[in-house]
Amino acid sequence: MNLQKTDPKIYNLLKKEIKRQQEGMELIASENYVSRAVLEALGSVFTNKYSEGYPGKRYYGGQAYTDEVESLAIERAKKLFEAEHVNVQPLSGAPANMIVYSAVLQPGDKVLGMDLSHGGHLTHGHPVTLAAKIYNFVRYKTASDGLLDYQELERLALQEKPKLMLAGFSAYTRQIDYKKFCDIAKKVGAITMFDMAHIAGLIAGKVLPNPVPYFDIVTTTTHKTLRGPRGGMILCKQEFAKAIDKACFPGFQGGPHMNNVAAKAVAFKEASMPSFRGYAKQVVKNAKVLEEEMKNYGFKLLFGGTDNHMVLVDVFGSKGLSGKEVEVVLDEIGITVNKNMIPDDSRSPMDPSGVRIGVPAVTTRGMKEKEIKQIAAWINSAIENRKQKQALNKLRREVTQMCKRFPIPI
Ligand code: DSN
Repeated sequence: MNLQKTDPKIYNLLKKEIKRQQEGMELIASENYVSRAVLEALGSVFTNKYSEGYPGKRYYGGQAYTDEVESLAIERAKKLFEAEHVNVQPLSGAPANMIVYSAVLQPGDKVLGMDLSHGGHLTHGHPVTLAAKIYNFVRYKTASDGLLDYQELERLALQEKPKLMLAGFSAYTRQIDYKKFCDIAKKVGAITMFDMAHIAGLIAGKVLPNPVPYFDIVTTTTHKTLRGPRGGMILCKQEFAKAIDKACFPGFQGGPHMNNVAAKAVAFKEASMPSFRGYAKQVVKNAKVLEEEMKNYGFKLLFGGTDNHMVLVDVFGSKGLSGKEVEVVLDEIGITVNKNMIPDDSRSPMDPSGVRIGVPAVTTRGMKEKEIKQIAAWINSAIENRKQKQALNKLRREVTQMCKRFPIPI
């Protein structure tokens, strides 16, 4: 009510965004809906407090409750992921990765990271990033069968002798062999890092194996499948704890956002509950149904299919439409996806060959196999009828109707 009086413009935009989220089908693989409890903690007075430092070792007074909040977040995350040490202060995934690089590398040091078009992430050494200007990134790729090319990875590791070997991805849909990866790193004496941002919720929900026991350092965002507030986190072996904490504060960031840390603590509690395991299980089931349905409609899927929460579809190779064209036509019927590069894409990042489609958000709304089949049918139908305005309008009404039957948590 205060917002409505003080700033009606922002209030109205907020109302419109609630309606957009409520009536739209969100299939962006990295998005999700947080619970009301997470929203409450995020919108709390903890945002008023400066807390530079760590629990028990702060630079400012008045930390009785912030210390408790941060300690709770740390303890819950340690238990959830069986970690020796956790830092919950990174503001998001990109800063978390940068903090790790600065903790364990010197400028010019070599890192092996996964190629972006093969499913890696921008912050894993893409030339446009600051990290790539400071450190020397060499990129590895997937093999033609869609799996990670471990032989090539080993050859590259022996040739390049990297200081750090980084696994993890934002569009790769298969499970990697943690042990195999870390064994290769051990052969060349490299530190191992895994960015589990996309699959953290599936790991917490015990439907995918936990990388934390294998890797020296693991980073993640706390939103995406983990269903927490937007934020980051670093989990590591005890021997890296001091360097990571120092690199985070004072090395890279200032005061932590304590409202965000409080919301992370709430999300970790939620993710440790049996109901969250049910959620994670359903996400993987839904993604598998999406894979099968899309294949039945004649779409080519990259990496041979999916083991996680998303599929990467070569829409240009399957239907002759670019990822951008598909993104636009699906937008018209109220389905949100994102255009995405496919391995060694001959097209540009702004108009690539693929789209990435993920099910974490619709699964939070309670959609199951039946609804996913319907969603796949709508996607196919929108593409086939893309030039018929009336048909698209009809599809849009159907999408909205179904969304209204599955309210978002608010
Ligand atoms: N933007 C997130 C994603 O969509 O994967 C992470 O960069």
